[in-house]
Amino acid sequence: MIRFLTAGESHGKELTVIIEGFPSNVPLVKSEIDPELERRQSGYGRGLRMKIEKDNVELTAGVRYGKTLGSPVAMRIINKDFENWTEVMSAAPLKSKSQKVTIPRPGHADLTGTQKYNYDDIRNSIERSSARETAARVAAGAAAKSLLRQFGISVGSFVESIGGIYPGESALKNLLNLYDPEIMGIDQLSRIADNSEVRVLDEKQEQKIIRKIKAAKKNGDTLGGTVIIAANGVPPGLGSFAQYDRRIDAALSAAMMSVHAIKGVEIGAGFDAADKFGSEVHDEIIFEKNNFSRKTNRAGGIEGGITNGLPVIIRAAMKPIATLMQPIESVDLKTMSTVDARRERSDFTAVPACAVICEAMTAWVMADFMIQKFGGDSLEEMKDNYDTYLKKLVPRVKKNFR
Ligand code: EPS
Repeated sequence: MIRFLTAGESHGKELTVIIEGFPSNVPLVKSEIDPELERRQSGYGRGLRMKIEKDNVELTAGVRYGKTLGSPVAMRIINKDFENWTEVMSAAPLKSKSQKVTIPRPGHADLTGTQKYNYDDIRNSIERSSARETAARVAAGAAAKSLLRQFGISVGSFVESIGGIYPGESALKNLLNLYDPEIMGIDQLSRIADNSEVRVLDEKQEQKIIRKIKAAKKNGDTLGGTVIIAANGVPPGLGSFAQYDRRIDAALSAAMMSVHAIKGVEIGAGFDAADKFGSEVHDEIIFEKNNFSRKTNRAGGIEGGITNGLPVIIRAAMKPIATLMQPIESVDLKTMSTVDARRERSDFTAVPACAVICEAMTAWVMADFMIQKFGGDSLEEMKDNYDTYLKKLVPRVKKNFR
């Protein structure tokens, strides 16, 4: 129902994002988008680019007096670094072209992109495949979060591990095994994580991780990790088992997998559930305070491709950054001979940023499925549909089974 498109290269003039299909009257202000962009730039182990950029958004269309108009919303994020790349990234033809990049980095789109698009300079692949693009996605995600907030839905995240270093006590297990609104939900956990240099919840773990990042930097190596994203306040009924692509867990998994360097996605107990008995996995159904709930949340808030009203919980695995400062082998496309892979300025780890980016993508999918179910050209119309649905949800079940 809604789409966003991004455009722009890592060292080009700017990033552009266009959102299509948003209802009118959704609050959207720069002061709520920029803090998300700042969160994305944070994290110990980020590269020098983060000292150059102070990402902030300019709302250029589809918004008036702080509210969406129902027409396409456009935003732009300037690349300050472009002033150092005006020749290399010139849109206009130049008499003398810059030095071509001919040695692909393993683990990025350097060789696959060059083969696919028949480039004669790997720089053409590096620029758009760069994780710089995620700044635009976070801006779109901020718009989605604003829409979700109107319905009491929030999305948060924390880093579970970096470089194989996990916390003493698993916050994920708490989120999955005991669904109890009293235990710390993702909103509090996300706020705690925002105060950590690597967005983890455990101070001892944070220190161990920072030491490991320092060691990686010293060895010219990089690190990946795992992130936990959750959405709170999601109503039952989003998504459907009717078709493969209407299952909301399928859409969420695709959205996570679309984030740079993500190589694994789990919903709820995920792979851990594969090793357990059904009696250890399935969430027993309870009816309390005139509402359905579950005793646990190992399904991660989704059953049969449909949200069940519990927090939606996602875990994603990010591989280490592809640009290594220590040499690993590659091939020079000019000579086809074996050479050391190219090195260029890069992050040593970007797992904290990845958690924020996965939040944005989760918010986007949630907003899309909310609009699919409750529609409405305006926020008010959408809210009317939503309120009617919620009000009648339990009475309808009671009436049908009387
Ligand atoms: C990034 C900005 C760019 C990207 C980087 C993420 O940094 P730099 O200008 O130093 O290249 O290259 O992306 C990667 C590290 C990657 O492997 O794609 C940003 O703004 O997040």
